[in-house]
Amino acid sequence: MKKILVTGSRGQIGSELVRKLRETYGASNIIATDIRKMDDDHKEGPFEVVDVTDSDRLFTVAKEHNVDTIMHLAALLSATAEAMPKVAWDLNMGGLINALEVARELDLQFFTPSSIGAFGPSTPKDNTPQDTLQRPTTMYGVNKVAGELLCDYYYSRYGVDTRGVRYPGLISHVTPPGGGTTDYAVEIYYEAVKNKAYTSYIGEGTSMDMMYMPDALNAIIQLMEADPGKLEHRNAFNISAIAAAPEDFGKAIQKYIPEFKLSYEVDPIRQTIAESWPNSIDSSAAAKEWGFKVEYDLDKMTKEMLDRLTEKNK
Ligand code: AKB
Repeated sequence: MKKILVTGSRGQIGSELVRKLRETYGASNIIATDIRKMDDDHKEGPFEVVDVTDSDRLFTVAKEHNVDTIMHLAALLSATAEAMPKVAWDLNMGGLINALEVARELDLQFFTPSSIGAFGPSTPKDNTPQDTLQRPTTMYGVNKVAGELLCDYYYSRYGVDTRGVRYPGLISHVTPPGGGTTDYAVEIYYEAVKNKAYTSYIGEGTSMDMMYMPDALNAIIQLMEADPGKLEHRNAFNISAIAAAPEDFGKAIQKYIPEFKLSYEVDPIRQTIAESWPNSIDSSAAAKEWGFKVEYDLDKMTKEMLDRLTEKNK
């Protein structure tokens, strides 16, 4: 990985990933792209407007910048995909196959994230294994399973060096997520700092996997730098740091803001999605094959989130 093109660079993962990659590999070697115009976050290095459903534009930008890697992040998240299934199919699958084609034609290394959304109600719920039943009931899940298989196919059929992880809900104080089912776990921190109260749209007792953004970004770099000979799974590695329900976040926040109040107003659509996903997943294949490990547990993440958001609010 010497010159990397990132799609969806203004999204929740992309905005922080570009910064981290620029620190690691040099600002001029990271080509940030997004369907939206450049913002202040991307000024330190090259930026191009790219709609990933436009395969010619994606190919031209990758070729012009002579990249050796694509990190393909542009996608709609679960709740938005459920509200607009056909749009989600066109963007999530159309964008992915275009990016894979560019990787095939230009012989690039390739990363794209899958998600815990690739699991469904018939998947074992606790400590969900790496290889298991995947019959998701959401459009997002259908896209993610198809995407995992497509990446495997491009590797076995064309030898494209595809790699990926199944992300849990990602928590960060930098760029807020949009349209996900796990977004409550970010909102709760913003509201705790601002109003000392939060009304959760996910019900009490609904556990899902979560991870703090610095761990999520380290995982991408570690996987992409890993010895390919050691990768048995290659795409769609289960990775997780924290398995928690809203009340677990509530208690973690109350340690630092004792007056914090958590209440519930459940959104039936996002609740149904959440209930179809695992309570917790098993990351042991990622640990064994490329040394995946995390630095942040719920308490350490909570302290840092609250400190950073308090500073931002001053
Ligand atoms: C979502 O909630 O849609 C995402 C995800 C877990 O993939 N955060």
